Amino acid sequence: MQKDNFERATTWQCRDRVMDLSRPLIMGIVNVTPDSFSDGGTHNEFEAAVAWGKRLAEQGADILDVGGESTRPGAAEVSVEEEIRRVVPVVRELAREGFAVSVDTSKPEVMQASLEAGACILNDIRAFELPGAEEVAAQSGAGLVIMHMQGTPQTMQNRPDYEDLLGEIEAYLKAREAALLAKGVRLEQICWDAGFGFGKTFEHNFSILKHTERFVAGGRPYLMGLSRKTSIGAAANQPDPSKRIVSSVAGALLAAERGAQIVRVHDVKETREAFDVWQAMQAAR
Ligand code: 7PJ
Repeated sequence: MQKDNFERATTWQCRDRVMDLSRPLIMGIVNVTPDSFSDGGTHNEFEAAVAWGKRLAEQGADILDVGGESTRPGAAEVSVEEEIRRVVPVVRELAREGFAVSVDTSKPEVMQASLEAGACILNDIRAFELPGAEEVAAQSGAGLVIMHMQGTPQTMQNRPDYEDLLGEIEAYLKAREAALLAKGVRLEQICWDAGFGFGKTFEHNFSILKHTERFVAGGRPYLMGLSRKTSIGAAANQPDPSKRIVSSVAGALLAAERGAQIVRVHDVKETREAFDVWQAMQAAR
């Protein structure tokens, strides 16, 4: 299919699963957030998240990414107990159904509880930098997504600045990879993510999209998460995030076409349709 002068990752080890990267995988986003319509509507929130996850799987999601912490700038921090309460029952139920479940967290306690509940991927926007996270990652055998962010979710959007955007991101990912390997993680577990929207301007974000191949050339599976993000909305002149479906699908397709093996998206059905068209072209003589 593709012929490049570098070695693309073709598989990704996620505990007992070996993810086949010969076609791009869709990671569907399952947010577990408190039900604003009832006080203490814990059951509702669980049911809604599980139903959403099952629906995304039906629509063609290969991985379900369950998250209970908002990383929007200025969002309130969530305690360990609260994040476990939100996320772990949803992870357990979706894993029990046989889906490949990822947990979007930075907290080692949430990672550990999610692994016990059956998660096969740990997706950490802080690249296992919180104390204790590397150790949990090392004994997990799970797929590990390491993402680049400049600053913290609270500060990242005030004046992001780079001398060498691509070089700095790559150096950071290599350093985090080396730190994990030193703790006993196997290279086959690691997936890179340049962190679209995390401490980056509009120009930075589209530069990392344009240069996807450079990160793919690192030889690890490469994940792109741009779904409904601010820069996508800015490019498409669409201030309402719920109306950024076509623009997000366009971005996901551009990333996949440049070699990204995993895309993290809200709109699985639409992304799947776009990928199917691309795959039809790829398969043709
Ligand atoms: C990402 C993520 C991303 C990875 C979020 C949002 C913000 N994990 N978690 N990559 N974004 N790996 O979806 O707008 O880009 S939360």
